[in-house]
Amino acid sequence: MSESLNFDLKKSLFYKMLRIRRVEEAISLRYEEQKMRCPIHLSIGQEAIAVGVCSQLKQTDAVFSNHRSHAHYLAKGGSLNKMIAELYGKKDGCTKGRGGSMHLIDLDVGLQGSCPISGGSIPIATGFAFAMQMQNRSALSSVFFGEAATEEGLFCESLNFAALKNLPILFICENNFYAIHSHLEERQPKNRSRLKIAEAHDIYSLSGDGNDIEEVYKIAQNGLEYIRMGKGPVFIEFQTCLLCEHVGIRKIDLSFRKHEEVMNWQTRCPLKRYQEAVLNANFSEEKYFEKMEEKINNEIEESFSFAEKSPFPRFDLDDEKAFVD
Ligand SMILES: Cc1ncc(C[n+]2csc(CCOP(=O)(O)OP(=O)(O)O)c2C)c(N)n1
Ligand SMILES: [Mg+2]
Repeated sequence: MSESLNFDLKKSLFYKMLRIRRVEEAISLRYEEQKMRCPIHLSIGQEAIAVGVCSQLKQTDAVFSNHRSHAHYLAKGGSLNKMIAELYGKKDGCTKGRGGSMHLIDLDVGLQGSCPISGGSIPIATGFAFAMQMQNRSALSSVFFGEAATEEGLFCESLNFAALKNLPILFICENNFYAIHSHLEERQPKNRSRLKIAEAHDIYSLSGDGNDIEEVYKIAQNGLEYIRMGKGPVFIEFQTCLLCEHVGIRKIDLSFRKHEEVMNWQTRCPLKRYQEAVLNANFSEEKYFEKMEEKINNEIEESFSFAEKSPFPRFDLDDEKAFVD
């Protein structure tokens, strides 16, 4: 756990977080052009969790996501072109333009699906793990969900089944303390621990700072090793903060949060912290960050023009299958 990450890995983790951040900033800048006609839930502030976990998954390992799915898709190796085309509702989108932001699917990279019904992905991911086990396959299943999803009955049902069958599944709870505008304290008993709920199901459970990429990486590594050794399911809770509004493109909404709370989390932004604490100390080349930014910016520009050029899927009312391509 205490082993230090090598420098190439540090750079790669930082690059992946920065790419997700810049992509989501670009989405929010262009959203008002009204070409992305689906609701958008950004993950700004929560990038370290997706990157720290997904960087250690194999292509064949499955990821199941929720309404806040962009970071999970990109961190799992998803195509930026296909994601932006999906937000535009275009045929070349990863879900062929029929899903939008909350329904990203790309089997090529193991994103088995994202489901905006709160907690809805959890039993699906559990079923996937069961299938992998029954077919004697080595792939594991992983599922990202917010802390509010743990208030759904299917969370406990899935933990129970996963533990009963010793399934190869990683449950990742991204605790950002809010469900839309309701703070955790207004929704769950004061001393409730989601970790203890998982432990009560005899599930190996871990928790950590979701804004510290290295901590996320090491905790996920620990959990994944446990699953890959065939020891059964793992539950991880990472604490984090969403640095933008719940849905939509605006910055964090201060009308329902305390100013100090937001200021505190802003200083703990996963990118800012990592750049300052680790990377600056090691970089001799001043232009390094500029080059990263330039590369990401070019990729973003390309993906938006790809989406613009892609056709809309055709819909034929006389065809019983309705969608013809
Ligand atoms: C079953 C269900 N009830 C209500 C909603 C409306 N809803 C959408 S997102 C959300 C809050 C989710 O909070 P959390 O799971 O903590 O994820 P976060 O948005 O904080 O990432 C709710 C209640 C829903 N999508 N599904
Ligand atoms: Mg939440």
